[in-house]
Amino acid sequence: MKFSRRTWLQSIGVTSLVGAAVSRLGGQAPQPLPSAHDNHSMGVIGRVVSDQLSPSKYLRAWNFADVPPAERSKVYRETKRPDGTLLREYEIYAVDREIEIAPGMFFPAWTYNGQVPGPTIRATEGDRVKVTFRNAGTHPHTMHFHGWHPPEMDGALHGQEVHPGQTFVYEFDADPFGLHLYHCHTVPLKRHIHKGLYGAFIIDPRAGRPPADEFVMVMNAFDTNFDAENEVYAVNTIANAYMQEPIEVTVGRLVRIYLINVTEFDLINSLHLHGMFFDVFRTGTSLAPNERTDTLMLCQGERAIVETTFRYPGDFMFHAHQSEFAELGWMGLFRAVKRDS
Ligand SMILES: [Cu+2]
Repeated sequence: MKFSRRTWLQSIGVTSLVGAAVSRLGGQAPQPLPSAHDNHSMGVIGRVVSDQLSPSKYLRAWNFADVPPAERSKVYRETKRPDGTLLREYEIYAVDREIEIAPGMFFPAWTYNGQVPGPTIRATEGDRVKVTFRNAGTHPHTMHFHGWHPPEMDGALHGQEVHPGQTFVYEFDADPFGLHLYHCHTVPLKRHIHKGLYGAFIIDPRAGRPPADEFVMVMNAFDTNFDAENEVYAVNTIANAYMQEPIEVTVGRLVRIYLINVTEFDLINSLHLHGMFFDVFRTGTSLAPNERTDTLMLCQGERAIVETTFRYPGDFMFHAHQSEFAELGWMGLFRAVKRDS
């Protein structure tokens, strides 16, 4: 498919504006002017269709909620404890897998459970988290969780590598509430993380947060030629995925984004949302926001909960405010829809 400037405008909903202008002129639609920029307009050519990760499902797929119940029970179980908290048990394995990160562009990833980012782990403060980690890959790996835990559960100290074929059980209390992450902590660290071994780890406060439409967004990037610089940037792995498939939200309903930066080789990454402002809860460890802004910068490993409410229907672009990252795939659309009640 040829992706012209015109089809890109259509994809972001600008055609309705053009149509309105034409009807005011009361005549023929003007022919688009030939432009030297036509052949390098921003946008996507083609589409990634794979079973490795659906960016739309991944947004809301914590604790394997996207997996059919029979399959889910093999990888996730929850058991009520006498004090009312839960024991949450996970089966996570590391496996090498080639993944498609942009149409026709493949990356030899190291993955948790075959997907990048790995499955989102979500508990409530005070729950017990028990993760059985099996290394089915070809290199030593670990799972290093952010949060309170004793050193033997750190997955980062010398001797804690889990070698191919071996299994290790990580077990700790979910604490503190907030937005955390987990990742491999085997050296060379930046390579092990960048290859795809990371995921979101959400701990909810005991009393919960206000009801909202919630999404997990992991800002990541890929060094496809191994020169220690990234060639493809994305949120949730697949470049421009949410340009192709905008994230539908409801006008007037609170939206909560769990935003994590795991980009390697670049010190910072950022989120900019068009046409509105949002509240920022840094690391999600407080119920009071730290700031209200429209551009949020996060260092490597840093994360924040972002809350906003769409006021107007229509399409709202979001992207890294590092223009280079945006042009290389880190861009998407929210599509705000008015609904009754
Ligand atoms: Cu590793």
